Amino acid sequence: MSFNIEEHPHRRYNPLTGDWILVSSHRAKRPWQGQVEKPANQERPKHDPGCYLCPGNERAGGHKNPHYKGTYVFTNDFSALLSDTPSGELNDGELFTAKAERGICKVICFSEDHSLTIPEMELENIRKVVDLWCEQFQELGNAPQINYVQIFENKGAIMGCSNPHPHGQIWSSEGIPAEPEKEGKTQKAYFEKHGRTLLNDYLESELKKEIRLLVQNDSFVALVPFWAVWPFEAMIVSKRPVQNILQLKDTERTHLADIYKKLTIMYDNLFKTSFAYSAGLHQAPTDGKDYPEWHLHMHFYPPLLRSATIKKFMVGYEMLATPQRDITAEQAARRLRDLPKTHYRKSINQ
Ligand code: H2U
Ligand code: ZN
Repeated sequence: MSFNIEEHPHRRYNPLTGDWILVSSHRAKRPWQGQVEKPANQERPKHDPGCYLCPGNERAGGHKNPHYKGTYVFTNDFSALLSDTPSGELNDGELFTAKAERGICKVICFSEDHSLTIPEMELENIRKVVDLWCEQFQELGNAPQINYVQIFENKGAIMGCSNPHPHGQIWSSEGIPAEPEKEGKTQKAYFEKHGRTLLNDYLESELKKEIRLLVQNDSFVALVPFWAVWPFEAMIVSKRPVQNILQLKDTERTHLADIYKKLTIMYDNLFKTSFAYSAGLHQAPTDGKDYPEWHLHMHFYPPLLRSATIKKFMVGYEMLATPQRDITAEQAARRLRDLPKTHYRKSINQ
């Protein structure tokens, strides 16, 4: 019997982080008598008087939102990082090291309409979200003490999202956070060796292989990465190697909005539910240096596994040893790719 990557347990290497994951596709058949999640409540009003992100409402911090239309950004009332933290360090021997960290945290509302999510928003309104990301990336990145800007979205209560109103967050910090730091090192090493970005070469191969592709437009590709950990993990990669979203041309911004919508429609259609995930952009640091090795991409980490109510747990072996997945990245890609391209609620509502 010879090794077959589709059938036999194996380890896969993630060249972006340098980590390994375990793939055990034969395990997807095991019975499940554990926790079952409640499907997300689908019907929501366009305005919820109790929502702290809706226009005109008062937030938990006591501030009142303006009667905004489209996107709206404000400084997080419960920011994890503050801009006026005094600088300082703790160096209590080799084993006790700490450093003060400054930063700015923002909340971004994607729409005034409480009932929407990205896959159900109009393309031109998602484009406004991309424009807001660009504005914020520029403004925060230009601040002298900000060296990294992390734009992200938590969607769905099972992903720790505190509110169903369509929104995301931006945490910007003095230090480079752990994940982008790891990815920066691997991309630099690859670029120094080959003179091309790691994701440029990865994308070129994936476009030929096709088995992990989900959807693409002229500027972006959405795929299930070879090294995906979460069952339906995906990545959006720019076809042109750019270091950050400010280098995108006008049409490319629209294409980013387009692929964001197309991928999240696939997600919602998979289990006919509002599909939860944590997603975010990875781009070059904003410390003023040049990062030709950095290649803009967006990660999607969704927790659902076999149905709208069965979640993948990263516990036990995953916590203590190595992350493990049951279905292969290729199986996940095939399932997502074969779904209808129209949002399932649109076909019901028409
Ligand atoms: P999440 O749903 O991803 O947790 O984001 C909501 C953020 O909104 C959260 O970080 C902030 C929380 O601190 N927030 C405010 O800034 N003001 C409020 O009135 C409520 C929530
Ligand atoms: Zn709301």
